[in-house]
Amino acid sequence: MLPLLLKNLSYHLLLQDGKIEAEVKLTGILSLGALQPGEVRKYGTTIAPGLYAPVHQHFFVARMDMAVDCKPGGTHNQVVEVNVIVEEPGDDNVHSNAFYAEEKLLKTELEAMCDCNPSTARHWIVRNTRAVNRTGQLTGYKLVPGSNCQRLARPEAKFLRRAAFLKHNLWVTPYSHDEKFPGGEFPNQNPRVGEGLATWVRENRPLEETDIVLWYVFGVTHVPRLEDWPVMPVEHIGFTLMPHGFFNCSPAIDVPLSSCDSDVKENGMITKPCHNGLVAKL
Ligand SMILES: [Cu+2]
Repeated sequence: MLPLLLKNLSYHLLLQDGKIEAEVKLTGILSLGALQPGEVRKYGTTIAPGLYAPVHQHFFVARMDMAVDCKPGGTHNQVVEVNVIVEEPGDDNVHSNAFYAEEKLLKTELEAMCDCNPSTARHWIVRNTRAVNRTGQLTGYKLVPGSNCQRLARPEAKFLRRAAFLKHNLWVTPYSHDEKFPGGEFPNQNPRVGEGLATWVRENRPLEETDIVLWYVFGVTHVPRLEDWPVMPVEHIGFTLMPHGFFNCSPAIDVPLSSCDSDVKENGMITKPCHNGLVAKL
């Protein structure tokens, strides 16, 4: 990571289909270096005559104290990792195009140090172990990564001593009142190594039926463009929490009409005029 003057804005949206979208907007003024006439830098982009902006990364950590379908005082959650796997050749895959979603229960903190993997559509589901939907499956909410990256540094890089949480995209811990900051209480100039998440998970506490805390680490690798100078246009990154078997059907089917819509009877059916002129029959 390199210092960058940034003005960050983050927010989340609760949508009518039960999704929660979290978003961070990045903008600001690039941190620049000077160039000699004719000089170019391997580690940055020449952004204007005599100026270059280093390639760098920005990281954020979302701490989410989950309580999926929990009654007050209830703490019966678990986390599974889901990967979509290409089937082996054979009778179950005669056309070589079969694939399926494979789940793995994350039983302990050390098992739950995970990284994003778009090639398997990897995501994670937090489930209530004592609540089921109408098919008898456990109710849950899934964490769907947005665009993301991993730290571009060798394991021995000095900054990882104080930012060890960058070693993975997802960490899972059981709730503890004192565990709020992934880099520890005092990361700046702290001589101690691995404060925060990297130390806590060494206890390898069980996660099978407890109050789950997700720590989602997400970031962007910023290769500066000429268009980022003199003021960088907003870049968006984030993630989504999405109901997964939490509801028995789409929670968006009974959304009331907006006040500007009017019901129209047509052949005995209620039709809903849409803004684009099409008519949806409900
Ligand atoms: Cu940047």
